[in-house]
Order: sequence, then structure tokens, then C-alpha cells
Amino acid sequence: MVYDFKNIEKKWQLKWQESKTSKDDIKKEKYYVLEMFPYPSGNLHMGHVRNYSIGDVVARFKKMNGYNVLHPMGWDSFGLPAENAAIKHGVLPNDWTWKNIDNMREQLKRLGIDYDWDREIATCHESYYKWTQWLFLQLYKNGLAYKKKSYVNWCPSCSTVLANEQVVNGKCERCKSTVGKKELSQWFFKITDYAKRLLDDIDKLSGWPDSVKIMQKNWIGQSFGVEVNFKIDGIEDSLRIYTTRPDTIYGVTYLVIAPEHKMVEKLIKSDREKECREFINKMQYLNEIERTSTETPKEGVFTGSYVINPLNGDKVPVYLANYVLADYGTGVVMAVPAHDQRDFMFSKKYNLPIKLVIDKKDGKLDVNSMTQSFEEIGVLVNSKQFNGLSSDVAKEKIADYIEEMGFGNKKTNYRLRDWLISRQRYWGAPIPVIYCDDCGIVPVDEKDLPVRLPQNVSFTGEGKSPLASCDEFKNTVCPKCGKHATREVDTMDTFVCSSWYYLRYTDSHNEEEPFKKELANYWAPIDQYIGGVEHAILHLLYSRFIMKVLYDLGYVAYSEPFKNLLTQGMVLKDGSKMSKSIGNVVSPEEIIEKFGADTARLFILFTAPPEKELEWNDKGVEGAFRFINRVFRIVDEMSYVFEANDSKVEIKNESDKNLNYMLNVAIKRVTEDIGERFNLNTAISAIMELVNELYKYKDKVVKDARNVALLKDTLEKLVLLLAPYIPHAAEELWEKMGKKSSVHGESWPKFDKNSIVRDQVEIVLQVNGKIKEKLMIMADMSKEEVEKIALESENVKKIIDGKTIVKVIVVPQKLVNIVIK
Ligand code: ANZ
Ligand code: ZN
Repeated sequence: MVYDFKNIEKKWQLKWQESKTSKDDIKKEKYYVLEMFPYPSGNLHMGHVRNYSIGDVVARFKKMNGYNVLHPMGWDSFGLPAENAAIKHGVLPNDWTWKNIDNMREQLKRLGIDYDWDREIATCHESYYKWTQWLFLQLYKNGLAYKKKSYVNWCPSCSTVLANEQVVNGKCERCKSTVGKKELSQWFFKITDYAKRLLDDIDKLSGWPDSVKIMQKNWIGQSFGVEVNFKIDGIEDSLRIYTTRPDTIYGVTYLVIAPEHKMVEKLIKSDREKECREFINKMQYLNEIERTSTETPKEGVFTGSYVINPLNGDKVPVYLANYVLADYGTGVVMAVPAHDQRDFMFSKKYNLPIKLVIDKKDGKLDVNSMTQSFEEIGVLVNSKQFNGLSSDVAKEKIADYIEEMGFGNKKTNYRLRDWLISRQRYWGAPIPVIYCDDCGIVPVDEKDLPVRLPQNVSFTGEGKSPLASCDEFKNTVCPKCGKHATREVDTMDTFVCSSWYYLRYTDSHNEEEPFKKELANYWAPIDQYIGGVEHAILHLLYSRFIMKVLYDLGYVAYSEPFKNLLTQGMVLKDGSKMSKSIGNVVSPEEIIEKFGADTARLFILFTAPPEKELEWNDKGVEGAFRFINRVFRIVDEMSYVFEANDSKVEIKNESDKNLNYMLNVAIKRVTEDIGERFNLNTAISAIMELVNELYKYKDKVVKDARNVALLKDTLEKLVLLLAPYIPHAAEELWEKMGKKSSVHGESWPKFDKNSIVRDQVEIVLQVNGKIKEKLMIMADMSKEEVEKIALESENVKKIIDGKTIVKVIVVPQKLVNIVIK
């Protein structure tokens, strides 16, 4: 067998390990390519292989193009699965995690991905989470981390807090009892302070897919509206509502308020006490999604209070209702049943009046026969001086009027909420805060970081989190007054760990700082980020937020972390996502065992463009394997050309021309496909066509008539083009060609423009009008190029030598006349 992949891959992986290059030359132009780091579940799956193969082609390609490339890898290694394993199998999260990391690192090495392993990080390692804690302190000191009461999922029978992923259809994943809500005091990051910047800067991200930008925009959810005060009847106070539809304000027939709103107590009249209390209690146990989903019937109770609409003096009732969110807008909504469907359903249920204020442009709506609200643009009616205006115009006019009259103000709102970072879990970065009876919340001193996770804790899955039950961890002294105090026992959301890891890679061994500013500013921002679309919202948004915070605090010079983003498509088998639960998983190990890593990589990269779904196909894998064999065979059969002495490539006949043409076309296509378009798959097609041409040449031209210099050049460049895709095989072939150094340290081949122009024309060279020579040139050469060729022609040179050129006349595709004196 010519292609002995097993030995080849082992051999080169060993060699690569020995040769490490330093990247501290920060004068060279850099390129930072990063794949989203994995959670160390224990084994790589095909999704990983795809993600890292894409990144590796880009990294190797850029390196060959002369860039100083940073291509690191690490582990997003805190999180729930380690804790579950501890509960189920009695292994410590730390041991479990590191065993998985070791295994996956080996698997990555077997794939031949060119990572800067000396920069490897793991978020669960104290040398890393020390700086995650540092980051928390920076946010805290700058008023961007605060504590607030918030609801968590609570399993009454396990008496423990549950993460969202442990709640399945409203039931505890472990004991199946119904999950409730419990109010706890928790830590938040004030991402809402950055809502506007996070939104505005999306437009600068020209290297991101539009779909991801739209998702980010929707998540931030900007809305323009008006806040208006409605005076409460009988007491000196008012309710402030938020509406995006001031054009409907003359149609308000009642107000709805969130049951948690702080004004609720003032509104409940004694005869409504019982019903209101019951409703409030019931709402406490439902989360936002359950309460506000379009499927959930609208429900509410009358508080007994009324408010006055400032625009028309109407006195309308105030209801508590399930469909109002406490922490969006002002938590109070003016209800316009004629023009809002939720209000419409609510008013039908509770027999509240419906008042039409927008009519169809061409017809007459009748409130009594309406079966749903009318939400389109129309003409204002029943709206005093605004009658007759188109509703989109009235929106502006009424908003202005509200401001003029002092009834309220225009207001921009965002759907984005502050980031809840507290987790009642053990396997995470401890929040570096101490509680003292006298001093209150005291942040841990930076010099006392890291706050280490204790190892000797027990995992039962019930009751308090292991940290909360670990007295040794909990008990401490107050850094301010020295009295007994207790530590925060919550850990941070793992999204905090992954919100800054890309900066740590730039200086991952630094023990004094999270990273050196100069290094971070040299490498960041990331030139190409690659990962799954499932992270298109939270991970990317949190990273963008943290980058902006670090920018504001002067730690980095850029406020956006990822210049270009590629979201790779899923790997499918038989039409559905490869997943354990469906049982259609093809393991990377198995494929590597049978065909080698290079085949796996080539198949994955060839079968679909990176951002599209990829359907697994055994035949395709075999095809990729056969192709590599085919390359080995032709190199083998042509090996005699590498023994010949170096000589200049000369094109002697049609066969030569064809081969040389295909070579240069392939170089051009591969260069542009990888470098400009990310069409990693079509780049391979171009290489395959070149290999076909080589075989054709071999069959057509007998050995003695073959152009040795051309074949040598073509085969060498073929291997260079393949190097990013099949790094082991390419290295082996390169060695077979008699090269002493690594193919991955070579420069990327350049294509020759002239060789890829097929049409040639004959031109005449004249000196002072007399024909001196006839030449074949490329039909599409520029005037300058033709002139240069003419002046360099041997025959012409002889004549004009020592004379003065008066002028050169170029008639494209026909002649060049040189006038001399
Ligand atoms: C009156 C009105 C009439 C409304 C109408 C809509 C249509 P966005 O675009 O998402 O910002 N709203 C305001 N605060 C709310 C809260 N805390 N919980 C639930 N709903 C709330 O939506 C703003 C609209 O959602 C507001 O405009 C308000 O209802 C409602 F024909 O006010 B509207
Ligand atoms: Zn104290």
C-alpha cells in the first residue's frame, strides 16, 4: 500500500510535537483564528471535528500566507455535567473533568489540528478562574455587578435549586415532582447599561452573518414608545405606563399591572383583598414564559381602583393580569382592546368595554361584531383633535402632544435583561464576595484570589449545594474588620468563564495579570471566530459585553471581540442531527481508525460549504479516502521527476499548456475560495480537477516526452494546496519529494496570471514602422504589459540599444510600434 495512513499520521504527529515555534514577534502581521472551545464531555463528536477542521484549514492557510497565526484551544470545563457525574458515579467533578480533558486532547491531536498547545487553558483550573474572579471584581467595583432578589427553579422534594436544563416539562429531572419558584438574592451583571452600544455596534460587524446579527438585535429588542402617567382616582399617586402605540391612547378602557409591581398594595381595595391575594400567590409559581405565552389564557382580577386617562379624562379600572411582565417597561400597560389582541381577549373574558379609535382606511369597523383586534394602520376616530389622521402619523403627533402637555415622555426600551450570573452549584468559579454582619458585602481582595473551590465536599443532589454545606469553605474572616464572616456560596454562570477566554489565550501563562495589554492588543480582535449557531445569542452577546467593559476600563483597545464570524452547519445522519438520543452517531474515532484523520477532514470539508448542513455519507468518506490514495499513486509514479536537476519550467506543447493551465487555475481558485469566500469545499474540487489533469497528462504523454520541470512544479504545488486539508499526507508526500523541511512552513503558491488566459493573439513588433518580430501574447494583457514585453524582446532590444525612444504606440491585439531617434 502506498498510502499507509496509520503510520504516516502517527509519525508526523510525533514530529510536530517536537517542533514548536515562538510567536512573540509582534511586529509581524497577525491572524487570530479561534474555534469555540468545547465542553469536555469526554469524547469528540463529528460537530467538533467539523468545527476544528474548518479552523485548521484557515489557520494553516494563513500561516503559509505569511501571517503570524494564533490558533489556540482550551476547555469550557465548569458546569453541571461534572456535578451530575459526581452524584451518579461518586467521582469528584475535578477528576472527572480532567480525565475527559486528557481524552479529548488526545483525540484532537489525532486529528492533526495545528493548535498552539502551549497556550491551552481550562476554565476550571485555578490559574484561569482566578482571573474570572478578577473580572467579577472589576465589574463590581464599577457598579456593573449587583445583588437583587430573583426567582429560581426549586424542587420541593429534593429541596434544591434546579438549573433550567434540569427542569423537564415543569418537572424535576431527578424525582419528577413539580418544580416551583423560590425567591433568592442573586448576583447580576448590568448588561442593560450596554444595551444601546451592543445594538448600535452590530452594524459595524460586517464580517458576521446577517442571520446572527438579526438574532442579536431581536434579543436586545429595542422599542420606541412613550411613558404616560395615569393619576390614581382618590389618592395622590399615579401609575406610569409604557406604550409603543400612543396613537391608541383615546381607546384605553382599563389598565393592567403586573402582580409583583410595588404599587399593587396601594391599589387593592379591601373588598377585593381576597381575590387579589389568591391571584398574586398563584402567579408567584409561574415563570415568565408560562405566564405570557400566547397559548396561556389571559387572566386577571380587578383591584378596586380606577385611574384617569390624562388625554380625555376617562376613568378606567385597574386589573392585575398575568400577561404583564414586572420588569419590562414600567410593569403597567394601558389596555386598548380594540387594537391589541391580548387586551381584546382579556376584555371579552371579563366583559370590559371595547372602544374603537382606529378605523380601516376604506371601511367601517363595528366594535360589536369584531372577532379580533384591528392592529393595522388606519384612520383615527374618537380621538378628539387627532381624528382623521393616519395612525402612523398620529403616533408621532400624540407622542409630541403628551410631552408638551407634561403627561409623560418618549422612551426607548430594551427587552434585554440584566445577566443573572449566580448559580447555586459547586462546579463553577466561586463568586469572590464575603458577607460580614457589620460591614455588609465585602469583595475579596484581589491579592487573595483565587477563592479556591474546596475538594472535600459531598454530592447528594439534595438540599443545599455542596459549597453551602462546606463549613470550611463558608467560614472566613471579614477582610475589613477581621470579625467572623461567611463567603458567598454561589458560583458564576459558565457563560462568565467563556465571555473572556479568547483574551487569556494571548497570554495564558501570566500569573500577575489576566493578560498583558500589549499582547491582547496585538492579537485581538479575533480575525475569524468559528462555532455553532446555538451560541449565536448568549455567548456572543456576553463576550461582546465583557469586551466593551474591558475596553471602557482601559484593558483592551478594541470594543468588539470578533471581527469575522462563521457559524458552521450541523452534521446530519439520515436527515437528522447526529445525536446520542437518536442513536445515529458516527464516532470520529471509528473513522480515524478505519480511514485516518486526513480522510475524515477531507470528507467533512469537501461535502458541504462550512455554513451549510452536512449529511454524513459512508460512500463519501470512502471517496475521500480514494482521492488521497490517488494523489499518493501519481506522486509515486512520477517520483523520478524529483531526481532531475532543477530547471526552469518551459511550456513546450499543447499538453504542457493544458497542465500548466489547470495548475494555475487550481491555485487561483483554492486561494480565493479559502481566503475570500470560505468555500472550502469548492477549493477541493479545483484540486481534484488538477489531479485528473495530471493523470490525463500521464496517459497521453509517453515517459520520455514528459516535461519533467513542469511535472515537478505541478506536483509540488499540488501538495502545497493540499497541505491545509490533509496535513499528515501532505507532509509525507513533501518528504517523498525529497524536501527536508515541513510543508507547513512553506509559502503558499502564487498563480501565474498569464498561464490562465487561454486566448492568445499574434502581435507585430515594429521599430520605426518596420516589422522586426511577431509574438504570441495573452489577448487580455494591458497596454503597459504589452509595451513591456515589446521593449524586452531580444530582437527589438538589439535595435533600440543606445537610441532614444521617442514614443511607443500600442494597438491592442495588433501591433506595437517603437519610434526611436
Ligand atoms: C398600548 C397598546 C395598544 C399597545 C396597542 C400595543 C398595541 P414592545 O414592542 O415589545 O416594546 N407592554 C408594555 N409593557 C409591558 C409589560 N411589562 N408586559 C407586557 N406587555 C407590555 O411592546 C410594547 C407594548 O407591549 C406596549 O404598547 C404595551 O402595550 C405592551 F394597540 O400599549 B401597548
Ligand atoms: Zn466586617
